[in-house]
Amino acid sequence: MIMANFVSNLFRSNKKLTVDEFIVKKTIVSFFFLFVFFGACIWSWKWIRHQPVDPGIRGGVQRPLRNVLNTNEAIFSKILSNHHLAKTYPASEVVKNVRPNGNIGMGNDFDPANWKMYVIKKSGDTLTLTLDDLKKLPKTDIIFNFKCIEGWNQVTRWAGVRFSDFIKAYGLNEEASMKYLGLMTPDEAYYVGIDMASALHPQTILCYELNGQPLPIKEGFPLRLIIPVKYGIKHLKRIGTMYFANNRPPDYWAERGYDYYSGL
Ligand SMILES: Nc1nc2c(c(=O)[nH]1)N[C@H]1C(S)=C(S)[C@@H](COP(=O)(O)O)O[C@H]1N2
Ligand SMILES: [Mo]
Repeated sequence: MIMANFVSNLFRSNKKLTVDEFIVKKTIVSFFFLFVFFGACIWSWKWIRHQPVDPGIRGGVQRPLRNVLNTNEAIFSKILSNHHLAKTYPASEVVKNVRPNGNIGMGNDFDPANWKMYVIKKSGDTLTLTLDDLKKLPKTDIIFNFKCIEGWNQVTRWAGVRFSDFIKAYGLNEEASMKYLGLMTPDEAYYVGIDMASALHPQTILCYELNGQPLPIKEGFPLRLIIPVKYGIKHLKRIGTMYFANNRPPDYWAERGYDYYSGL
């Protein structure tokens, strides 16, 4: 009771406070806001946890979180253009030992000698391509800083066929007017979806060489995607099948809560 009177006195507007009283008042106010803040944090956390999971893709995160990622995507895709290139580096900066990372869909039950890439066309028929078919097309080289969302990066050198050159050469313009490109490993265990603007970006390549040599098996022999405008998760190794879609194709890491767009 005495305590309550003391406190309510502190908050009377006409009262002149001593320095000690002033400090006590400030402390009470600070703690009050601290508790309100914690309460709001706990409440929002519980609220988010009870929100339905993103319906746009299989699995993933709660809708409010996905909305934040989608807002990032809206901003990043505005910035993306064919004139906005990822930074390239001189050969002297290329790392000596390339670190392989991620081996989903890269099991041993795979026969590299009989590898083929299947390109499912809009009309339903499927193109079947060999590595030699791709090597006949113009070759594009790039040295860029490869970035993984785990926090590491390395300057590396890759070569292959620019995706947009491949589309032109095989007359797939109508397919490429769809919104997304889907890619899968031959066993379909790793899969990604790429917005078509990023796929057609001039630095995106269907890659078959690392440092002037055929891709090592751990780096995705015989063919992988190199897409410098995106984080490492989108650079699918060991391409098996490619297809085109207007809805977001399933994406391994987006299903586990990561950003679908993953732009840089
Ligand atoms: N098939 C397949 N491709 C994959 C992955 C994977 O697990 N399986 N991991 C991705 C991730 S997270 C990264 S960072 C890069 C790593 O490429 P690197 O092994 O050439 O360094 O490959 C990507 N492509
Ligand atoms: Mo990664």
